[in-house]
Amino acid sequence: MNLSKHFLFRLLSTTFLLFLISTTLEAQRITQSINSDWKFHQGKINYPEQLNQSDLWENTNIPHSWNKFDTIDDLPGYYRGEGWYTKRLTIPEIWNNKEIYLEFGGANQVTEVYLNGKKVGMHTGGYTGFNLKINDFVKFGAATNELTVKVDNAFNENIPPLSADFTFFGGLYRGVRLSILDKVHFEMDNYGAKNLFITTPEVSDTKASVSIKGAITNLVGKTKNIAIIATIRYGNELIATQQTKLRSGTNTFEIAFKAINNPKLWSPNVPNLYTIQTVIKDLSTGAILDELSNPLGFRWFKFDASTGFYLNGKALKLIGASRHQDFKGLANAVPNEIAIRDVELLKEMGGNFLRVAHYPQDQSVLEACDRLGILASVEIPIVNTITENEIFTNNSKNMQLEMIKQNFNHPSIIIWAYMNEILLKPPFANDTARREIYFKNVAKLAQEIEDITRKTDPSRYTMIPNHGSFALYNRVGITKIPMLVGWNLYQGWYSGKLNGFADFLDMHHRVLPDKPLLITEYGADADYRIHALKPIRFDKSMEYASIYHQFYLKEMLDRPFVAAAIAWNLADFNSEERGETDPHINNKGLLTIDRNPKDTYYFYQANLLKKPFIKIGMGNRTVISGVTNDRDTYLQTVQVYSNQPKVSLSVNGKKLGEKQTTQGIANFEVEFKNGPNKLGAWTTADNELFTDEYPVLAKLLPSQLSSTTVPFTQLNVSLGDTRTFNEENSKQVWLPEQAYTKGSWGYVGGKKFAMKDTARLSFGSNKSIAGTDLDPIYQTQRVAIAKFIADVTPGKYEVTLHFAELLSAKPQEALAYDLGAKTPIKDELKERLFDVQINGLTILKSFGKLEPARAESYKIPVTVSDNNGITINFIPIRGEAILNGVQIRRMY
Ligand code: GCB
Repeated sequence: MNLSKHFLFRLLSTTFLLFLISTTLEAQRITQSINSDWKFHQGKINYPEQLNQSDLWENTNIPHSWNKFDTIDDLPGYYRGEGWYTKRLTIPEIWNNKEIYLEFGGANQVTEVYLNGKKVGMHTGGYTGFNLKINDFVKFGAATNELTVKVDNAFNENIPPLSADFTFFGGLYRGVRLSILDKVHFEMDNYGAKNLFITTPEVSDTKASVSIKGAITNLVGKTKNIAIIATIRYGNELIATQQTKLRSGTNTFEIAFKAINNPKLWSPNVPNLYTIQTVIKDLSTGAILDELSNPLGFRWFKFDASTGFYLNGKALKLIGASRHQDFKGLANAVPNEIAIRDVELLKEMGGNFLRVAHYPQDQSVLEACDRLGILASVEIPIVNTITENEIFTNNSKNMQLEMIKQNFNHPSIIIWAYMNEILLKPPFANDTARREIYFKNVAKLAQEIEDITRKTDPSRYTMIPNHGSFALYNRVGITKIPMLVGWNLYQGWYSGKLNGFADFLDMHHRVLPDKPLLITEYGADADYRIHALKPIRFDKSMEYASIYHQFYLKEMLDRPFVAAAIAWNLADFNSEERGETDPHINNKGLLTIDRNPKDTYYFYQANLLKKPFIKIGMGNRTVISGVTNDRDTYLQTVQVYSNQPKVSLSVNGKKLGEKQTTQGIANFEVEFKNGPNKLGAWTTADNELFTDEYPVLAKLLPSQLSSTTVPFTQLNVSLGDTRTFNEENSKQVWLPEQAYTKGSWGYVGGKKFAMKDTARLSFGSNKSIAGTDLDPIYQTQRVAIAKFIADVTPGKYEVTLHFAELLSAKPQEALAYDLGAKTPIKDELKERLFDVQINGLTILKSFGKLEPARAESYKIPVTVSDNNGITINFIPIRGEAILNGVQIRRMY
């Protein structure tokens, strides 16, 4: 090829390429993520005057929440108000003949959108998406467009949720996209959804039908000769295609595929997913004007009140968890990868069901459910209470419609839900007549939401999840309105005994034999730092949570009429109002808030997974501690989780034998040596070996502090406590208190601090303690303590004394979720004054006037030169002396 020919070829091919690019641009919607390079201001601004006042703005990307830090600090409450976002955009001239939309994934909770000084529109509700057309406000070409978004998460009595056990993080916390469309396109704003709705009216093993209903926007007018073409594919394989011409004068269409033969069914085991591509074609030019792609799953399902749930004609117990959308350190502004990972973790647990609670979440969650074969329910965030007015009603109904339409095409969804525990906090406690009116209004709202739900989507079930007050919900009519009834049950946690759960199930089946029932929540707090040798209700130990889940799962598996077992919650999550051992966090997760598995997660894996599974459960700790009698070993139970009948364990290479698993668990008594240890577990399945290993550092404490077998180095004691506590970032383990005996260590006198008026926990306080992360240490206390003695040998020591006042002078509101508590709590702090002496020397004089619920600690060097060890004396002057924690460390 000579040069000029070569040049010509280059020129032609470039032109051709350009042509190709521009026709592709013509043909399809362009969607551009605009998540980077935003500016943010927390608080009010004068718009648009202060847009360019640079000191007001900080750089940010979205997803973003302004409540990342103030929701986990020591101060109660968090910022609920306005936040402003702004970003510059250029919109090329070539898009001048296009329709330009902004698509918002979600912003909490009232959003106003401005472009170039003018208001484009607004949206109410923090958990659904919305789309706004911006053509009338755009400057095309080189000019800069100033996009500004005001988001407000202030309490608003007209917008659900009004109250709930999760943090209402504010911000532009899901993605924003710009969509460029032809003048003819699928309608963009049907309650924030694209107007294209897919159903599968009939499905069987041999045949399925598919219906697509939708509407287009045609801004060109009737001149266009338009067809809608739908194509079903399985991977690359073309399954069927259909075309319908749009009748003149109408913008709606319907396409029916009457018979897809031998459909590959969608199920948790084999989530066969087809795709359905729908395009708008200009028949005059042949151009494709718009295109949407949706997942398509063939499945049919039903709930039966006596025998539970059926998928594709086969009984299937729904087992899984609920999910909140936040993550450690990120508030609710999480990247999609985290959302997707959560669904994968549920799948890896062996779960087949996700309750998307308590509000609709990012599309990526349900996309992952479609792909992985996880069935799902979604709900709107009407939680705990309603406002009895028309605006609240309309907002609620609007949210329900947004939720249904925006998520309609996910085959994973089988249930639309609304109203979580709606009779939890009924107002008008002292006015029975008024309260009855409130109940009627709740039932009326429920019925209205139910009616629009059934009308909008007759192909799915409806559900209301209630709390355990069965008689009340039944009387008010809430059990009759939805097709399914969900129960959030916590017997053996918030109240009563574990057995109460089994009794509830049987009672329900007796009283409402025709109502399909799902256990939409059950769970127990599990603070991964807390362990108990003798677990009891509400001690927050990993061990009690394990016992609780073992009991609940068995009872539900034993009863076919229980359609679903949905644990609360997949992962720990933020709930700003909570106190307790891990303030601002609800730790009923099977995973920690940064998604580390707890033993309860392994328990479900051992019970649900089909492929061989084995895991050593040490309750998330790699360090253990305990008191040992003059030997350098310590006995501790280790649980091995497995779905195989028999498992074996070794410690430091020494085989401990084979044990049978019951409910997926085998218990081994393991003798740990002081220092590093290595556990090894194994099982065989089909002649294949499956193993797990786990390192454990044992830091033993001699019962006689003069022991030479296990030399004493450090003692950390949580007074008034029966549990051990592993510090998060150090290898320190705190032990429960013990009474002093000669040669050893412990308290003399006094009693464990216990809260008044609570049946929950027999010791400790639930208050968040300021100034520390060691809340559990400060929340327990020995009251009226006389002495703490440690019979250490001569040497140089550091003694640290920890105090927190757990009473307050003023009556206090009970924590919002603490339903059983009498409020206000009068815990009556009287004056407290005492001296503290160590080995006769006064260390703290007239001490005790402490700011309530704030940690204080004092470090004191102590030299022991005789055989009398360390004696800490507490000498009361007024009221009772207290001690929350003590540490004694041998320096040399
Ligand atoms: C419930 C609520 C849920 C709470 C949970 C709990 O019943 O539905 O929002 O987080 O209890 O942990 O108390």
